[in-house]
Amino acid sequence: MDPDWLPFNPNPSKPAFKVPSGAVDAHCHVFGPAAQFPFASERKYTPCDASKDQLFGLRDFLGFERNVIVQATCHGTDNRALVDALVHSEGRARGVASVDRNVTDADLRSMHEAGVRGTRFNFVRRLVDFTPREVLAEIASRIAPLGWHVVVYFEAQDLPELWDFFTTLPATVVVDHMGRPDVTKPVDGPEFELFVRLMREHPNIWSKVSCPERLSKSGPPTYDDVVPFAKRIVETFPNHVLWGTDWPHPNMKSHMPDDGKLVDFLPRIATTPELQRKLLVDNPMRLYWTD
Ligand code: 0GY
Repeated sequence: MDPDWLPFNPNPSKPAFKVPSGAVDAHCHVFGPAAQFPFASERKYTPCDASKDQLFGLRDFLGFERNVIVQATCHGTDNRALVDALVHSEGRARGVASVDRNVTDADLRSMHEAGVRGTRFNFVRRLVDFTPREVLAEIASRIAPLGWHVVVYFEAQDLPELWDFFTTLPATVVVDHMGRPDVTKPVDGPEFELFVRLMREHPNIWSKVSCPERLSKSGPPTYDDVVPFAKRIVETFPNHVLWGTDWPHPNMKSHMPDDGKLVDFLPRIATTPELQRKLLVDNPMRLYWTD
């Protein structure tokens, strides 16, 4: 498969917003290097190589202390690149893996020791083939004893069909990117209200308020149309939100964001120091660094 990536921005701007001390970039990836950690044969896209050292360099440049590295579909259920980054992070990175039903308890324990604290279920049709719900439910019950949570990625129009599955998962559930709302629709319209109701009725469901660059139609560098959606979730559920850069922004076809400008998006959605501390420090520490 030919590569189909845009290169990530090698020279992001220095953010004007200074993140609070101890801040966590709670959604980012490492890719390859492919020569060492090949991409999965079933992948739907091929990203650029994006190494752990480049990620840790960006972390320091933007002023963050820690990373949560999320397994992306292009590496399938081969979590070696992720685990390699975790074990070389000096305890400053935790991970979310993807596993299938053949994973052994010994594999799960060894990933846990490396710093994995969750598993990800991806429902975005352009990214993955269908996995039966009973297989996912079986995986969720296998990881529960480790205290792991489940990260779910889906698009807003699919929430009604996924509702019953999400609300019966026996763990904390973290939704990527607010369930990908259509931000051309009203922030208080039925589609986003359904997502707000999901979080309100199920306090074990958290949300990442990340990825304005993926959701925006108004575009960079300010992504104005995403602000009301993310701000609403941060203000309504201040103890159940996370944020991440999404570096190196796989699968972005329209433009490659400036990570410094993404950091400058933060004070527009978390408008007080208290909300900023919860979003960037307290919440991710509670979920990923309890030990
Ligand atoms: C993201 C978003 C995307 C990709 C993946 O696992 C993945 O491949 O999550 C996307 O294409 O929207 O969060 O990285």
